[in-house]
Amino acid sequence: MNAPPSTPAGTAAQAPAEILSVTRPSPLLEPQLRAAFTLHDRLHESDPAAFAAVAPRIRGIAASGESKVSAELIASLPALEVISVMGVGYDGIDVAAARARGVMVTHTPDVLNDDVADLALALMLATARQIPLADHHVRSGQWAAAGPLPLARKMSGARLGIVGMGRIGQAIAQRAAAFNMAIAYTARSAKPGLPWRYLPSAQALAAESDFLVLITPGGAGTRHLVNAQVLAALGGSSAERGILVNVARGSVVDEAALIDALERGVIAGAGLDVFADEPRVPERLRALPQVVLAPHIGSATRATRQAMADLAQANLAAHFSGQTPPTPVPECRGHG
Ligand code: 8YV
Repeated sequence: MNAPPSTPAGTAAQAPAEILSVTRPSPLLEPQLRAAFTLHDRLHESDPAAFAAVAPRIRGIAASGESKVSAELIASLPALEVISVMGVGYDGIDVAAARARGVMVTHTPDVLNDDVADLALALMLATARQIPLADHHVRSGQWAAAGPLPLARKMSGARLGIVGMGRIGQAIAQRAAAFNMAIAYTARSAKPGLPWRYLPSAQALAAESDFLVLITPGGAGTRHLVNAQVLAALGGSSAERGILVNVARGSVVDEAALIDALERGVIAGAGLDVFADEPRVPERLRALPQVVLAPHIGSATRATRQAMADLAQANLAAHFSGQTPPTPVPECRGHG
């Protein structure tokens, strides 16, 4: 979808709005941005002097779910009106600073629910059934040389705890139901109308879970929600230790405590798509065979990234044609 620059019929053509990309733009979004706007691609990082010259004209920011947009950057852009995040998570954006300036923040919810839920199930299975090790066992010739792999962990019928019961959490629960898993969740409050059991804290949930899946928003409110105590509780009194899967944000887990728990066998394994300091992943974590690692690919399919790019562009196009963007972040709803 290519949104045309906003020029009401019968009026003189206006110069396209100037947009700052704070991340390397997705190849699915960049052509749309260039067709509709004047795009300054990471100019604040690559050429601060040139950035200072154009900063007063920048009216929009294009960001990704991992981008940082600080109060300082917002303050340096006096004409800023809108920040469009290509991602559902926006914990790197200082939304309070944006709102204080009347700047609209938008994101791309829903279109990625299926992919992130699919990846959560894939990491649960890959970790429990040691798929990367099994693949290596065959490729390396170990199967013929050393015989079968050690036995793995059964997933069907196990207890699943989900931390965060938004739209993606519900998509994960629906998939897990097909594996006959006993599903419970924690969230800020119980969600009326859902068939799954609510527990009031991550620690209480961990104590009743074989698999603990994290899909809660990042940011200050959930920082290190999964700490040493929660990891120690995982699996409860079961003879088998639990498995942690994180498809949320690296900040939700105390990564040092996680590495310690894995090294000491406090938990059985982990499937991780997100990390504390991406793309840097600690060597100690990378050395552990009971861990399955992915480079933040929750939404990384062609179909979903296309839908996300189109929605990120539609949010900018709507704003600059004087309409309310389709998907403002909750804090900006009703402020369009
Ligand atoms: C992407 C994400 O990494 O949606 C999010 O919050 O973390 C991911 O989908 C990213 O935002 C793609 O631009």
